[in-house]
Amino acid sequence: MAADPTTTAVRSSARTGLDADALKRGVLDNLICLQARPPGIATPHDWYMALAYSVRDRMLARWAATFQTYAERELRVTCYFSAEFLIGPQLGNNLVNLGIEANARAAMQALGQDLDALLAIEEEPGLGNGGLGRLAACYLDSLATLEIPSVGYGIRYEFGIFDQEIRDGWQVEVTDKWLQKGNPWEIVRPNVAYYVAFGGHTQSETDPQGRLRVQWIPAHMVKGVACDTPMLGFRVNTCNTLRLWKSEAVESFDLQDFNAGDYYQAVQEKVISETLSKVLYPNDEPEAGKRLRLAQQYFFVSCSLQDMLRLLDLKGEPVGRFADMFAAQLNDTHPSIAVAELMRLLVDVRLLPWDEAWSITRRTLAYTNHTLLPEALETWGLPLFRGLLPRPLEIIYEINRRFLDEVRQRYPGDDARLARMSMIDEAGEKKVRMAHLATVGCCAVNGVAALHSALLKQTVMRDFAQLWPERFHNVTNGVTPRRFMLLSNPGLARLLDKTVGEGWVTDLTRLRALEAHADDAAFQDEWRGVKRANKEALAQHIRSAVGVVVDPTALFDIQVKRIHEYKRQHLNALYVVTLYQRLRRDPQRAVAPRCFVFGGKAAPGYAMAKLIIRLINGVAEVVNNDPAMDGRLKVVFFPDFNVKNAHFIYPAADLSEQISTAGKEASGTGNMKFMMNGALTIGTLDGANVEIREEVGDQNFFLFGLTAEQVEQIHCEGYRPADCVNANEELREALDLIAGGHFSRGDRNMFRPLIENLRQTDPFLVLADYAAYVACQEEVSAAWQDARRWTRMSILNTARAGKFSSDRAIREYCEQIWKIHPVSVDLDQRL
Ligand code: 26Q
Repeated sequence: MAADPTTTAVRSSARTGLDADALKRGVLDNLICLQARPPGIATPHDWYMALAYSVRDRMLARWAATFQTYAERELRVTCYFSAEFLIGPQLGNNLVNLGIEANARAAMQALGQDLDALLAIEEEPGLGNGGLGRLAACYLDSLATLEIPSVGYGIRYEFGIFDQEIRDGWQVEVTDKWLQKGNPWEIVRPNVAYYVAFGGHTQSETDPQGRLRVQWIPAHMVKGVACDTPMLGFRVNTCNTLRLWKSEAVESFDLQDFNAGDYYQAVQEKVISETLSKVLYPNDEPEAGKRLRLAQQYFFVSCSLQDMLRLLDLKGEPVGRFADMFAAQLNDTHPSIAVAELMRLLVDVRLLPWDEAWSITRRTLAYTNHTLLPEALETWGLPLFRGLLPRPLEIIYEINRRFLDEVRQRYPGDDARLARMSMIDEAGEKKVRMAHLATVGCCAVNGVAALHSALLKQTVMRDFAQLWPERFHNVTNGVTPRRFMLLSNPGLARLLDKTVGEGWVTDLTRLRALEAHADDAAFQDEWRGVKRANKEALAQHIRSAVGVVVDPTALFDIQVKRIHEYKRQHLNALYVVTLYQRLRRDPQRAVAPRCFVFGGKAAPGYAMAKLIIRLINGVAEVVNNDPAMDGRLKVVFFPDFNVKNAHFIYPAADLSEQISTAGKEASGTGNMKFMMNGALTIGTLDGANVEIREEVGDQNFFLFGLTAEQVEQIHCEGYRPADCVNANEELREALDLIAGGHFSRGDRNMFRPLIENLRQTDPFLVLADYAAYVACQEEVSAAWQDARRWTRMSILNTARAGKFSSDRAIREYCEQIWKIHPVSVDLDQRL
């Protein structure tokens, strides 16, 4: 057969060759043709860009083949709607997924460049706050790896989560400028753009068929432009798309339709339009910039749904097939306006009857809940909502009216229930309850860990679970072993390959085979060697980031996550103060040397969280400068915890701190990343800790603290934190030491709000769990003294982490919720 020029192009073009030589040629080519720099004067950043473009070139044939396959075949696509995607650095991950890391290293070496140095240059897109955004990114990795047709839809923020600097012990927020030097992974598609309406009013009219039609006359329109990033699976041809929307002003001639040619008004509108996708909102921000946040949510949801409808048209499918073609997962309530917007597009734009539109909407959408904290459940004041989205609000009212009729029929005369379940909270200032809208408008609602899903049904969703028990599911979160093991812990990956074979990367349950080696002394030595090297690497990073020298033989006790009172970083800090006191009092006391590492950002408006950071830094300053603590105790606050530095933090941990108040942490995912990398957990029975302990066995998990039930009970009985202080001399001393200015250079005011909060209300039961936590930490120290026992437990943690792969989680979503199947992509097809 004669060679087909199009398929040959895919296999052997200068832009697709995977060997070191082809890569080298590609890099030189891109350096000159895209980066416009000859090698002689190229900076390391130029080399990074040239390499990134060369890797992207090698992904594009797969991307095109994936598009082609999805366009031609009869299939259902999962659309993951999320206001956040914390995808982390892309270069290393794409090299790993293509399987060309070694070749790239050789190619760059031949060009006089060090691959690791180039990897370190990459700015990560910080388009998320924490767990929820990172979960979305892990899921995109698993979706592509499992060859599931899918698209991630979100917002292309110009400024992501702020960079954190520590000055004088305080957090200082610095603007994230991730796009300043260009983003080689993004492909902007000006021709894929949609208009989104805001404000104005509605008008009703009767059409020639006698049906009531509503027209929305908006005050202004914003244009959303698609910015695509390829999401390649691990060693497969499937390359899915992360499609993020950037807002732009509608061109002036379009604007004239709405503004009758008012030039100054038009300029003003342009400013507003371009502000829409400017900045990511930090969570835990009370009331800040609410209006813009709602506008962002509607903006990305509307663009995404319009995009899905356009794809349907392109495939020549009737609109009635929408739900067969798409499953849309709502990552928390942030995209829940999708319920109203899909109804609007189907009823107002596509002119479908209400009931048919409702059936499509309900069959398409599913909702994941990520929190039980009542204050974190999203609501929007009615005047704000009506001002911004008058037509979607009318639709919500109509959905609510029909829904409440159903409730009334089921529970006649139960007005209290109606008020509890309504989408509109009528007590006080009226509000729209987004979780209710999502629950009514979706075919499935799921929690993110077994305990969380159970509590969801018992507490915030109780009435809904009674009405529709079949709608509620659990899908315990998972994380990708490609990024959090293979890429970030290559030493461990090599040892695992050698011991259990390479298949663990896509079938994490194969790590069970490690159990057979858990007591093998030679294997244990190798295991410890890997951990030791990772700790040395972290020690280097600590030294250059904060100037503190830490001993890599000490127990590395790590808590990294967003700073929040419910996560109880201050409980950990109280234990450090207790240890410090004990060592001061008894300098001869034998202790296992420990290095406490903290990391995480506080929301800029969350004063208590910022004070906790200040406390940790205050304690660090005193402890690290006290010669009596030398060789025994070190405390480090590692600044700017993000995906990039997570890569070297998780693999270096001996102990993982998962100490939230039981019932408050929906799942946690850091807990899983630590476990996979062989850290032991000290934790409460909260979120996925419960399942981690189930998997690893109670012998291999340091459990302490009140259960979720006990927490509830204590709150009901009336909690008196003073009783805990009175019953525990060490606790009283630790609090007094902090209050007395010992960690604030004599300033007795600095920590007053924190100490008073603990002594008076202690909403997260820090003091109630203190004694149990300290006792449990003593068990940790005892276990650490026995290196063989510790290593065995460490091996068993990795061996039993299989359940926490995001591949397992995605398979569960596919089976339980999306009813979706893999489709393999053939690279040799004609393009
Ligand atoms: C809401 C309104 C206005 C501005 C910001 C927000 C906002 C943004 C982000 C609210 C919440 C978030 C993020 C929440 C989050 O990360 N939750 C975590 O999700 C993880 C993945 O399921 C869980 O493992 C964690 O337990 C949960 O806390």
